[in-house]
Amino acid sequence: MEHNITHPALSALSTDALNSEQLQAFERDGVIVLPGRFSADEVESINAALVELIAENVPENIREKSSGVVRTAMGLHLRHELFRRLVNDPRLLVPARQTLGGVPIYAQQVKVNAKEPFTGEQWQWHYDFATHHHEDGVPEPLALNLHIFLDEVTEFNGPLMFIPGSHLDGPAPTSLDTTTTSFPLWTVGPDVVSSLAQRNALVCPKGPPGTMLMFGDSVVHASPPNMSPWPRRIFSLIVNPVSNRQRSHRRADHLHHRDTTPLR
Ligand SMILES: O=C(O)CCC(=O)C(=O)O
Repeated sequence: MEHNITHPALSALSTDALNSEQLQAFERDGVIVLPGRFSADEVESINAALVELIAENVPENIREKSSGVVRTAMGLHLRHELFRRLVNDPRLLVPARQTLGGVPIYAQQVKVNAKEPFTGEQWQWHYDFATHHHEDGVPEPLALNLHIFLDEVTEFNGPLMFIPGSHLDGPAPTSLDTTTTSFPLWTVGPDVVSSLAQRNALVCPKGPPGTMLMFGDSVVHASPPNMSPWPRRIFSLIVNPVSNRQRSHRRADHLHHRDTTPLR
């Protein structure tokens, strides 16, 4: 099969880097939307590859508790050539390395989060570092979550909600939730969410397929159910500095990859 992820690495530094305004906004908000980074053709290739991967009955495909459909397909760069190339794509890596001061980074988690029409389940209010720290012994909240929208994300099909600036006071208190999300997640309780949301209005990034989103490891966010008739799939690559790698290896490899070879 021919894959379309062919962005020329040579032009990456000029075209893919964030400008100073974007860098400032990312520092302030902890989340930034980068429209039009991937083309419709590229997204189509990703979605085509996904069909066979989601159909597999493997532990890397995590299913919803109520419907049994795949909510998250993980370890994708080890399962398909297209995703192996995608995790090395400069449009993802250049802005990530730029905000981390150019340090070597590895692919900590590589997945697609799917929310099927009508059934797509919620993920509670959380920030990623709480799970990275408690489950994997990651020392510092330095990882970045890089999303590519694989469907149009609208207000209807379960877009993520963020509290911009919620990272600025440091990681908020959390507790382990094993019931309301399709896998165990360290979540932020209603009191903390209410107080953070009083200071900063919520944002809900939307956009056509190919839109990219980058957010930091301690930014509080949530994912409501998809009650619409339309799917909402998002590719997510979590990158982490090699120096900040996990100290504990008790979770399965697809939840936090043990291979910390720096991405190109
Ligand atoms: O895609 C989703 O529904 C949830 C994504 C999320 O919360 C995350 O990537 O941390």
